[in-house]
Amino acid sequence: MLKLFTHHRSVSAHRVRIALNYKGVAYESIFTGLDGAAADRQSFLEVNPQGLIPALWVENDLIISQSSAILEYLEERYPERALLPEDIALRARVRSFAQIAIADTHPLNNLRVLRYLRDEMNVEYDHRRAWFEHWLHKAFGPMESLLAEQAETTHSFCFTARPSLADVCVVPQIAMAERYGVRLDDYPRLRRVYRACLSLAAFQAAAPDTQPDNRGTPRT
Ligand SMILES: N[C@@H](CCC(=O)N[C@@H](CS)C(=O)NCC(=O)O)C(=O)O
Repeated sequence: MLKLFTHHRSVSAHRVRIALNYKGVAYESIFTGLDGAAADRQSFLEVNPQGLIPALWVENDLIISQSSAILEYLEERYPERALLPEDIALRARVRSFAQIAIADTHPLNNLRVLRYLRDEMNVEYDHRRAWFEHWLHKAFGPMESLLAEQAETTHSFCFTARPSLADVCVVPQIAMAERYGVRLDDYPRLRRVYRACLSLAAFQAAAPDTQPDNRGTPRT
């Protein structure tokens, strides 16, 4: 069985949990600390020398790190319940949208960045918080515009009648924003997508709040 090195608060692991659940792929969760001082950190470095969560153990000579590599692997290995649409133009749209979260937003608001601001740059909480919110709004604004550009549709997800990679990537970002009380009033389409996704069991079972390792969120 696949083994996912995960943490309830990891935005990147959240993406992978959604994809695994949506595709109906069984996996075992290996709960791993995000904190550099956590007891399991040293052994995790043998799994992923970068020390970042998630990592997916497939077999002894295949451990995949980087959530986008894991998502691609899952899409190729389990093509049923596809997360990329058939239409090549739509596929490109979905990928572009997903990259706003994966490539441009999450790396700026990652724990190690926020900790570096706190511990090495002596940035106070209010300014760290302003940083965090700034980059989230820099993502949500354009994402909302990309959704608004679509012709009027009746479906509830980002670009398609069923969830796609776009939904898989935006939901963890919104969940993180909600956890930190970031206002989402200006993003009605994103909120609609979020509600639609959370009505599905695959998304519910992947949510940070439903993970067994969730024992409250310390402030970073
Ligand atoms: N680009 C990587 C990012 C992975 C990543 O940064 N994971 C975070 C949790 S979401 C982490 O392990 N953070 C630990 C740290 O920042 O020290 C991916 O998509 O998998």
